[in-house]
Amino acid sequence: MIIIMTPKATDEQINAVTDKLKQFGLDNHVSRGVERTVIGAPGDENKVDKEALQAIAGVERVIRVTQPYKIVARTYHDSDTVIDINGVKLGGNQIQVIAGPCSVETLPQMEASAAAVAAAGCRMLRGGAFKPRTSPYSFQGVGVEGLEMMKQVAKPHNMPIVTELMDVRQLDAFMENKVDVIQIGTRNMQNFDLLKEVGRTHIPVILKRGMSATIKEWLMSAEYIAAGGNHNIIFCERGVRTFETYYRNVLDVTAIPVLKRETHLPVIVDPSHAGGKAWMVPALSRAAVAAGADGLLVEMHPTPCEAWCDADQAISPEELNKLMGELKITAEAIGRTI
Ligand SMILES: [Mn+2]
Repeated sequence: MIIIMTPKATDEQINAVTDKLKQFGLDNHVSRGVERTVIGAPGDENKVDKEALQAIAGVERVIRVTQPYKIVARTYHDSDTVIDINGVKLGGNQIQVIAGPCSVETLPQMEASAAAVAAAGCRMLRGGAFKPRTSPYSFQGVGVEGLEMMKQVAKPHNMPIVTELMDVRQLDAFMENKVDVIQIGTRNMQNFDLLKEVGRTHIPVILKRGMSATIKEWLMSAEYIAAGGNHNIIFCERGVRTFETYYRNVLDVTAIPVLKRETHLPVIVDPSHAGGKAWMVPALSRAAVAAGADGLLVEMHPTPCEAWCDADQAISPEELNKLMGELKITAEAIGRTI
């Protein structure tokens, strides 16, 4: 940690800083320059309350040298982490496309979805049984029954299932139904109690980016899960809120290489919620793969216009099929497979 004093800082103020650093268990090296004094403080920065130092009179700025996240950081684990999801490997050279409807509706709808997803060459099925909706009067999801339905329809195709967990009280049902991947949605990215609970399991977690979250906040949320012992974390960029109103969110493609640099964990992209329109999905998907995403989370419905939720952003089985063909070319161009 580096503490920069104001030009007029007194010896007492400098001593107050070094005393505080000792309390936190850090060393201190005081360098008195012509203009101002700088204090270098080697040691474990995680033990330091930055604000407590900042509050001391005469302190201009406190700078951290290391990142506040540890387990999820690239410095913790040099090579890419590959997560094995019941035989499907995410984070390696092969790109994984997870597809399925926004919400689980009926058994025939889920059977048709699973068949279409498998036929297109995707290896994982998504679907929401519990839905976070902006309005309390909108369809809220079919609940636990939806988890059973997903497992049932995915089994013949040998596909792991991905579904969103909204509340700690639903976790037992997720465990009982052997949900393969838990999704934490954008609205829950900083629901720290929920993150701690999934951190106690070993079920892989897709952590979506909060719609207004910075990369640092997102990494810290992942650290909550990792700190509990669950290192099977997948980051999912799903678009952020900006001034633009033409599309639902702005897909932050820049976040992909940044995260790949900052963390060893897999990074995937949700092009459906980013654009909010089915016609944008192919272009955003290609951009994500080209930028280095390890996978995609795509909304597909057997009959999009009849979908109970997010109907205008779901692609059809035919469109998914075509998209997989296009992505194969994109993946090959950068030396990856799909
Ligand atoms: Mn949706």
